[in-house]
Amino acid sequence: MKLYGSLTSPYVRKVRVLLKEKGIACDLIVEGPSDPAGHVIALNPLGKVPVLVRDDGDVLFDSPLIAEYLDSLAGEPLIPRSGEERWHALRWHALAQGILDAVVARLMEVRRAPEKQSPELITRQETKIVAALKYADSAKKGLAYLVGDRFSIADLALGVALEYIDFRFPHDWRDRHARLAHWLAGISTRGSFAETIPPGMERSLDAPH
Ligand SMILES: N[C@@H](CCC(=O)N[C@@H](CS)C(=O)NCC(=O)O)C(=O)O
Repeated sequence: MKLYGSLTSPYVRKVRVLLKEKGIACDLIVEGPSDPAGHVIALNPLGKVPVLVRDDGDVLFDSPLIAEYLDSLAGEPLIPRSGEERWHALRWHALAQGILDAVVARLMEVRRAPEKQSPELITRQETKIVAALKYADSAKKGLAYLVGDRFSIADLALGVALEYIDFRFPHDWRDRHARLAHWLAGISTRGSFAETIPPGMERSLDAPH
């Protein structure tokens, strides 16, 4: 299998963490959506990464679908197959995906020339991120894991999303959400997280805030 994606994309990182957690072999082709090589747009009409090319040549895109597919291939499921745990885990994944979408939308806007930026759009995205952090902190029940008593897609996706906030929208969220910060400090010690840190991201896990 081949995974196309950039090293800084959090959606790609989710898939890379999942591959490592499940011990699935997959070649990573480092290519961004607008790379002149053009493989991404040729494979995915939406022109986004990640894109997965399966061994039979079939192509999958959008990180939640790729996660479902890879999880079905081998090993203990990271996405519970049935019951309440499945819906709870997928809700955490949806929350994490929404955080990523908001951080990316904000980032795109703040990267525009100052006179072209929309302060309303930036505020709207920041409001979503702040509300999602509050929700996550209050909805989190377990000590080590978000759903059940073992690592799941919920921990994987939220862990990647929180680290992406630190990477692209660093702010003092740990002051308000110490429990969540403590949980992230535990999750992010996993090898799958340590081995997929985006270039340029400094971890602030030991930061006093
Ligand atoms: N919903 C998609 C989002 C993927 C996405 O937006 N990836 C970004 C990179 S972080 C991208 O390829 N952007 C290029 C574009 O939107 O044209 C997923 O979960 O895979």
